[in-house]
Amino acid sequence: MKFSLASVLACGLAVEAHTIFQKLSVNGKDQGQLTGMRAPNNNNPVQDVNSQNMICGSGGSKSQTVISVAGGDQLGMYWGHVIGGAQFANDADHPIAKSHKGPVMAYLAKVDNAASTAVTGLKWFKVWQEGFDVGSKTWGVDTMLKNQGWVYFKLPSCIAPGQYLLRGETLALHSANKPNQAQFYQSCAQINVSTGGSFSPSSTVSFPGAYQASHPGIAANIYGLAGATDNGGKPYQAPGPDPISC
Ligand SMILES: [Cu+2]
Repeated sequence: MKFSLASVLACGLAVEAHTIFQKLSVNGKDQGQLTGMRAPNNNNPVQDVNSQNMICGSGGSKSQTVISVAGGDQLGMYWGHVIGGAQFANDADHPIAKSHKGPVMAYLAKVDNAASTAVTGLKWFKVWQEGFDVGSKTWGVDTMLKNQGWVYFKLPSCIAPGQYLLRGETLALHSANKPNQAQFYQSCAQINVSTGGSFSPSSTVSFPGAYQASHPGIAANIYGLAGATDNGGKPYQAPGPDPISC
């Protein structure tokens, strides 16, 4: 009973703080709430790296829309405290609690039909990440906070035309110095790359499978002197492969 009470308390506290990747923009054009998205219907984190929910979050929204993009486009991933954005006016935990430092990452997996494909068994490669900048002491999450939930990256121009799932992931490390307390927040966007290049990944990863709980970027202590979230002044190594370069 003690254990379950502790879990309930931990959950209750944490509810204030979580986030959901819930819409996409293409070259600055907002594609609309949950349009072309597979987003979880709650903002709870995944904490088991071996969970199927590591793929696109816990099963939530579905959409028939496949969002048209082109290699080289600027994509924006929007994160909000709850579906719709802020939970209430002046929500201090929107888009995410300021404590939730960590990297933001984007992966792609080639699929036949982005609207109908199963999410299991896909072959993922990373196209972008913002981890931790030692000089400015800023995390990917800090950029998200600064841009009121938006995180932007350039879709590599070499991406081959066709349909993909885009997996956006925020990894919150505020409690990751305790075992299995890293918090993963991910959803997938359904995209069709109309024009691009001929890139074919030489290596790919699986979800789950790509991450080990003991990875230094997951079992991480981000706190330096006096509790500063400066990773002790050291570089941070995000989990998963390096982003492709082309
Ligand atoms: Cu949280």
